[in-house]
Amino acid sequence: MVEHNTVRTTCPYCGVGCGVLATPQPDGHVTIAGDPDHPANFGRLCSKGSALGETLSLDGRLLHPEIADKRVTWDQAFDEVANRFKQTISEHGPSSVAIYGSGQLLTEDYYVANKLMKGFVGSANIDTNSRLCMASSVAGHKRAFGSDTVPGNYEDLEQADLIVLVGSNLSWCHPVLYQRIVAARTARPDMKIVLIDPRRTVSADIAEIHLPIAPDGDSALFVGLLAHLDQQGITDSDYVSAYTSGYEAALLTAEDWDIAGVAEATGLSPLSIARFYDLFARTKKVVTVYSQGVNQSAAGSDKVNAIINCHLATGRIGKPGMGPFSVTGQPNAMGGREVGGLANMLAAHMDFTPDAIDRVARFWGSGSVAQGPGLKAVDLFAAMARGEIKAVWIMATNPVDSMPEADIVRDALKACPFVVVSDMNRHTDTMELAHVRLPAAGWGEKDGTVSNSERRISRQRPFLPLPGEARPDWWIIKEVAKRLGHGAAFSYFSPGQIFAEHVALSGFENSGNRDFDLSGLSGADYETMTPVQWPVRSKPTARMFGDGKFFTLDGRARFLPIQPPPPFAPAPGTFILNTGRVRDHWHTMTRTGKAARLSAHMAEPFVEIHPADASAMGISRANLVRLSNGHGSALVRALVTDRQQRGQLFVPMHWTDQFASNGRVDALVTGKTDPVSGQPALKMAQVHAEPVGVRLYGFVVAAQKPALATDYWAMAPAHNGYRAEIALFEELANWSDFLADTFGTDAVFQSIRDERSGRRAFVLIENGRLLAALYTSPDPVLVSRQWAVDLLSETELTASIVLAGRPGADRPEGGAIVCSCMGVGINTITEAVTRHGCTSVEAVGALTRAGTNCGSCRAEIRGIVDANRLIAAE
Ligand SMILES: Nc1nc2c(c(=O)[nH]1)N[C@H]1C(S)=C(S)[C@@H](COP(=O)(O)OP(=O)(O)OC[C@H]3O[C@@H](n4cnc5c(=O)[nH]c(N)nc54)[C@H](O)[C@@H]3O)O[C@H]1N2
Ligand SMILES: Nc1nc2c(c(=O)[nH]1)N[C@H]1C(S)=C(S)[C@@H](COP(=O)(O)OP(=O)(O)OC[C@H]3O[C@@H](n4cnc5c(=O)[nH]c(N)nc54)[C@H](O)[C@@H]3O)O[C@H]1N2
Ligand code: SF4
Ligand SMILES: [Mo]
Repeated sequence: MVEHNTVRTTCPYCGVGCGVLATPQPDGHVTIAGDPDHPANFGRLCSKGSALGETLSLDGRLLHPEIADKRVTWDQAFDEVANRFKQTISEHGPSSVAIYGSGQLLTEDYYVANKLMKGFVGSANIDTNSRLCMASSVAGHKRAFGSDTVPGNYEDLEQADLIVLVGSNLSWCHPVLYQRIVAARTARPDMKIVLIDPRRTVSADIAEIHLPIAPDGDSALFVGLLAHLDQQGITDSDYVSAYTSGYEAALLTAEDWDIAGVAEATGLSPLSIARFYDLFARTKKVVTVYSQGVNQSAAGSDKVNAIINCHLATGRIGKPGMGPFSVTGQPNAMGGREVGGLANMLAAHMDFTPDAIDRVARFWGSGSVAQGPGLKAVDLFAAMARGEIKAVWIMATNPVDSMPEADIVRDALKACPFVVVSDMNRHTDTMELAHVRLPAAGWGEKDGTVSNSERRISRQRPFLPLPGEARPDWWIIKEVAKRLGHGAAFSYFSPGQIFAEHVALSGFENSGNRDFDLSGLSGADYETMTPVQWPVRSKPTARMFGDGKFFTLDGRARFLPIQPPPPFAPAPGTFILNTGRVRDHWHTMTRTGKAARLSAHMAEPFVEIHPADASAMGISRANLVRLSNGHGSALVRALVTDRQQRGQLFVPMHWTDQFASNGRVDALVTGKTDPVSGQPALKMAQVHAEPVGVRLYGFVVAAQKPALATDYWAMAPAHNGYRAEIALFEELANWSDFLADTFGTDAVFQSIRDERSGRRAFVLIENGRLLAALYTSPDPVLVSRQWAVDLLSETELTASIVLAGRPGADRPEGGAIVCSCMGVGINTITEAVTRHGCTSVEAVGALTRAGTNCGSCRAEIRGIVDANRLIAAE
């Protein structure tokens, strides 16, 4: 329901860019609902979006500027930043300083940061975490289309007869888009879905065909597809000759790739390849959705072009229900590309050509515009490690956790003479290394725009006051710009004014020869602006390239001849390490790590490992595993699953030193990059894996945050407290000291010990409420996590209930949370299937309410239904 104080804004998480209705309540909390009028989601939200209200507390926020760990005024902070940057530039030149930004900045913030660096500092050393995310798609688009343009839109996914998901776990990473596909397929059951991913992710749930491709086998698969389409006479020769160039050369390279060759390069069976090729060939309306399994690769740009080639050859682009579709990750990954946030772009989709440099210089009124590209993220931190970057300003990103070779990045930042970090949070692994900390305003406090995967610009609007001295990023940047002597060019007083300048630049001397053009928006009311798809000349554009006109010099789309890389063979005894995301966490968990219900789905860092590999190494379920290579190491829980292929491991990217003892997976990831895009191969590291000799495993629940210093620990918030997994490699000499240090109390715990099993429990209860409990065991602890966590909310507890370590017969045990919205666990769902005969997700929902809110867990519920029906059938 829309109340008078409801604010229409946009979700700060993924690139789907869902509209959100936020309504602050008198008691201070904020009600969150999907905006029924927003064309990205029509009212839907996923589990992360639904839980936004739980992430808004000021816990852990940075609320005033700091220099050298001491609180200072904004003036002192600005003077320090400006003076140190000025001094560094005058001593070592403009390329000795850098900005490292983020697809989580709003377009207005990003525009101002880019203008300061490229326009007035005169160095293009501004790059962003989008280098780790979208750079290969950008490069692929530019090579094929002459511009970084996503041709299609979300409706194409609903209209397609075949959707090919390549390296995309859409169900978890773009959940509302996935739900739109599920709804479309329910209405049109003939619609087909193919998933191409080395892992059988939950996105396989709706797929007719899952191709468990060998890592980086994608180029071979799509090059082979091009050859197949040509052989079958499926290509659209009229389209190819009228609107494209380079087909013959691309085909010449492709012709060597028959199904047998593709099978060898991809590890797929010839039969499954043939089925996929046949489906693609005979279905006109095909959308190929791709994401990080494509982009984050040393061959990422080539994968993108191998995919685009197949769409160009069949003329399946820019028409309803057809096209290659690179889905963006961050809420403003697209907006960052629009303003030129990448070091190799200038501004408003212009490159560093002499004409464009001259045009932008005249527009900005600057004589010192950078004359060529700057350092890309991996090179930038490498230059820092060599001492060449001497001052850096990091905004809205956490490179100590998210960059490859993260320990080297951390050392480079430690050695860098001057590090400024603007962030909302005081405690992040990157913040720890800052000389100057600048408190940024966050979602709900900021005002500006973001662009989603379908080129749709939406407003983010504030509904909360600025806390403490936190300020929006654009304001912080322009204050520094003023002190650097550029006041006239940075005299901004509102984001609307910055947006208007961005609009003007996009249309400046643009007679339709640059894709990015917002000139139709000039004069539009920023405050009331509704979501709109660019380009907007006379009107918004839902789809690009339908007319066969591209932004290359000759106006034709280009085929690229793609030479697939040889299959990757890891060194003997090592695994290929794949990395990515889980459903309910966002990146380095600075937001989702605050929500108990989001932390209940996956509560600690883990490694997915195939059962055969696990048993070969003597790793059982829930053992701890050490991963290591020349770059670093990590300690994670084993999740034994046949969703994973043999010889490969998967570790999520989310855990940091703030949440676990040693869970930073990027410490292990290689800094190898794609030669064209500079995007690192984040999905393909090589690691050794070994089980860790654990003396004691433990599980903790506590009302106050425990101080954990055990060999292994991973902490998460829980309703009314905290939960943690721990492990000790040595027997403890003194339990009471340990309890006192961990829980910060001298109170005496009640305890029991079972001599035979070696299990112990320690409990501290005050006035019927649980303050702390610790369960330990020589084996992974069997205590029901959800039951123990729920004890934190009880008011009439006795020690014996807690010490028992399991629920009484009167209390059903829900098990690990599957549906985070309704708090329904796996046992409850399993019971709905096995005892109550539910045979569908809907029936489970009707009985337990699981899956009835945001729907993000429906694929997992279906998995449980299917698995139990199989068991029943056996
Ligand atoms: N829940 C959640 N959602 C998110 C985010 C989040 O942190 N959490 N982050 C957002 C951001 S910024 C991004 S960029 C997107 C990312 O969205 P996705 O790209 O969907 O997510 P990932 O899990 O990084 O990787 C996708 C899949 O690529 C597969 N893969 C690995 N190597 C290969 C390969 O060689 N070939 C193929 N075909 N597949 C491969 C992996 O097994 C993985 O399942 O998600 C966005 N949405
Ligand atoms: N191994 C591996 N590594 C990866 C990936 C992978 O798949 N595997 N994926 C890569 C990808 S695609 C991405 S996008 C990156 C993401 O990685 P990061 O960008 O490092 O991750 P976040 O946790 O989103 O960091 C955002 C930070 O900005 C802060 N913040 C939020 N809003 C604002 C704001 O408005 N202003 C300011 N100043 N600060 C704000 C948050 O508190 C947080 O500290 O990780 C990359 N790294
Ligand atoms: S799908 Fe979820 S995370 Fe992505 S924008 Fe929508 S609500 Fe936010
Ligand atoms: Mo991303």
